[in-house]
Amino acid sequence: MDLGIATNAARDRVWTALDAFRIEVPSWGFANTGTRFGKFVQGGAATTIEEKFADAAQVNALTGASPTVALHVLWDLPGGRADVPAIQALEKKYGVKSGSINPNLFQDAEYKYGSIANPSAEIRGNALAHLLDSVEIGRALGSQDVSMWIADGSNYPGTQSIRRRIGWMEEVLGETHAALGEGQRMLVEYKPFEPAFYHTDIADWGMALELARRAGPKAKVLVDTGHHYQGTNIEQIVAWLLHLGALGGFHFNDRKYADDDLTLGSIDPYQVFRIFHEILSVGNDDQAQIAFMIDQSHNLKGKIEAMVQTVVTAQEIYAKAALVDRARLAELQQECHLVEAEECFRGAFWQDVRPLVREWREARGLPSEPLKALRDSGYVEKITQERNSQNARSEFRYA
Ligand code: PSV
Ligand code: MN
Ligand code: MN
Repeated sequence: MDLGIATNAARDRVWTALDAFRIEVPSWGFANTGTRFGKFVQGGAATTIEEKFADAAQVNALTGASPTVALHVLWDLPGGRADVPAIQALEKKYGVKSGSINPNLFQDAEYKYGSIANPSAEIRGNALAHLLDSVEIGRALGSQDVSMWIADGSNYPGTQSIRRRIGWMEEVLGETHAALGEGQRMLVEYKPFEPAFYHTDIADWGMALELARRAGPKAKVLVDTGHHYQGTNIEQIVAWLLHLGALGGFHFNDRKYADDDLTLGSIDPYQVFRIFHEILSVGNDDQAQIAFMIDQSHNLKGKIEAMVQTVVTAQEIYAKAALVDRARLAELQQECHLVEAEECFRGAFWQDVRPLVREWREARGLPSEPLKALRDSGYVEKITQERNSQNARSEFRYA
């Protein structure tokens, strides 16, 4: 079936979609990371917040799609405090803005038995104070979202009261919501396992949704594509959250086994297509409410190269999803013409949109091949030279 990739209507849909497409890069994706078993230090990895802004700016200059960088409070802001004028100066210097603010309630030893669900009122209080600090940092930087991943859980049956912990979480999340300023939101991320392996306090989208609803209208759900059991129909979760007006955003990455944080679309690009299709099926106003973020950390690939590859992949798959003739698809679905409907849908996925995306890049004054442009620029060699000694000296940290 010819989907008419060259028709004006199809082309317009793709260009409109690409013009609106934005995806936030994570500061931690530019820093050295490792696995539980080893660490592989890259000479060019970012070691300071300024270097993270510089790298994010490079990705944005090449792709035109990532003007914000997510900050992880303890990893990026010494002592969990933001020097707001200094960060604003970096924003100005590099032309990228601070994006979502990510509190860190999982690293400190006091959170061994949980943070906002810890049986100790004192520790819950400390966790709340950190969340309130994060809200304040977001407000001061004019950033919209505080993205909360709660790592709390337990490893053995009977060792914690699951129900009491729900109540404790409700209290803290409610108080955090009360502190949100005009235009601020809190996004509640879920994850079924890891670091806890028996029960996780916010394990799935139902729990995240209910906690968000109880916290208040500025609380939404964050879907990390790596945070599901194998075989979960993620696009169905997305469809439900869209229906309920509760989808706040995504952490995009791909996975083969667990929360692998691999490059988006490297394992299952069709799944990304199906998710994007759901999003493109709702009105523009609803789409604008959804924050697209990358949550990946590459240990083997070059950091900036992998980030550019991710943004480019996201743009290409978004373009494919925009190619779906949704009016025709709706008719076929209504008539239950199953094979024709499926062909209409997956036919768009099988189109090679790269020439069209290249044309769009050129028309927008962007490099037609961002990965090649990165290689030609010598940026990675330059930062490797500049940062090598610091990276060789620096003791490895997670990010
Ligand atoms: C947890 O696995 C997670 O997805 C959360 O979003 C964290 O903030 C992030 O990873 C850190 O890598
Ligand atoms: Mn995540
Ligand atoms: Mn994760």
